[in-house]
Amino acid sequence: MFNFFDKLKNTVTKTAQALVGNVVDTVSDEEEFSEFVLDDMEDLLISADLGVDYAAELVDKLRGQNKIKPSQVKEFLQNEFEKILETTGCSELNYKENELNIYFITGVNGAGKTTLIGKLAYKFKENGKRVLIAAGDTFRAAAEEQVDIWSKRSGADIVRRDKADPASVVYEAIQKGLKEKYDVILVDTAGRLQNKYNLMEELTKIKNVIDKNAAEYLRESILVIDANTGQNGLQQAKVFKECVNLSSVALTKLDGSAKGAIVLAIAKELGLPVKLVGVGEKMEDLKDFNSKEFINALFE
Ligand SMILES: Nc1nc2c(ncn2[C@@H]2O[C@H](COP(=O)(O)OP(=O)(O)OP(=O)(O)O)[C@@H](O)[C@H]2O)c(=O)[nH]1
Ligand SMILES: [Mg+2]
Repeated sequence: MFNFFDKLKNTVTKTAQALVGNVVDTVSDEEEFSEFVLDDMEDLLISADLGVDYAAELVDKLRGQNKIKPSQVKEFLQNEFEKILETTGCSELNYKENELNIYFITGVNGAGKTTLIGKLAYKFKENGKRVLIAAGDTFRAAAEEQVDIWSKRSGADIVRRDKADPASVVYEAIQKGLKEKYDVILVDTAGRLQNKYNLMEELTKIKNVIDKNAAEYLRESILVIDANTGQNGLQQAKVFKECVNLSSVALTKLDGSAKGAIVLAIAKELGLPVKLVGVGEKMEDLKDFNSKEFINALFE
């Protein structure tokens, strides 16, 4: 029998070891939280990609107090991480029945945007929804072909205009989506242009088209982050957040990554929920993020 919890547990084993196991191994047998122990703990949290500030903040809470003993460090971490994930609220993807739902997908090149679109298209199709993909990455050679393959594989329709202006492709998809009563539009975007400024300008242009023509149907602005990029992913998120007003994050390639702590750093530093998790390259390898299950898998 397929067991979601076991699968998630396998997916986060490396993260659990880096973030929890190593700290517990190093700290829990100590008599007290000496400066020496706290320094070690801080280094371990930073190397697990929790972020320098957040690691320091956690260690500060243990300094100069004697309520929490080193033997309780695991409970302490669990409690802190639960609190952080609670602050970002519900982690289910927003969706409204009997309405158009637009998902605007952004992220740096290679993060997994197009694959996520394929997986989402499949998921919505499996639930009987009418799905349209807007092939908005007209910059990279072969990008449109790649998303076309995903549309065929998942059974979704596509608006594709080779080498056209991405904003015009998205405009056309919105018109078609409204007229033909689609349930879902998935907007693919480019990850790399000549420079970062051009990319942000292009994304802003697409966002403006959505805002002008279908603002009430923009259900999520999703930033795709490759889990392996760790703290770098956080920096990317800051830039994209300024430009396109993100609502959530999809964390890809969590399979085999030891840097899943980025989920916590994203919640802590950006207040953004991770809503989707990519756990492989296949169409079915997409999970809804569930903070309780994530915490359980880390601390079990
Ligand atoms: N292991 C693993 N690989 C993934 C996952 N998601 C995507 N990939 C792989 O990552 C690579 C890049 O994925 P794409 O979907 O093309 O990334 P992109 O963001 O669209 O890239 P650009 O269009 O170049 O900006 C591909 O080889 C995917 O198969 C995942 O969850 N797990
Ligand atoms: Mg792509």
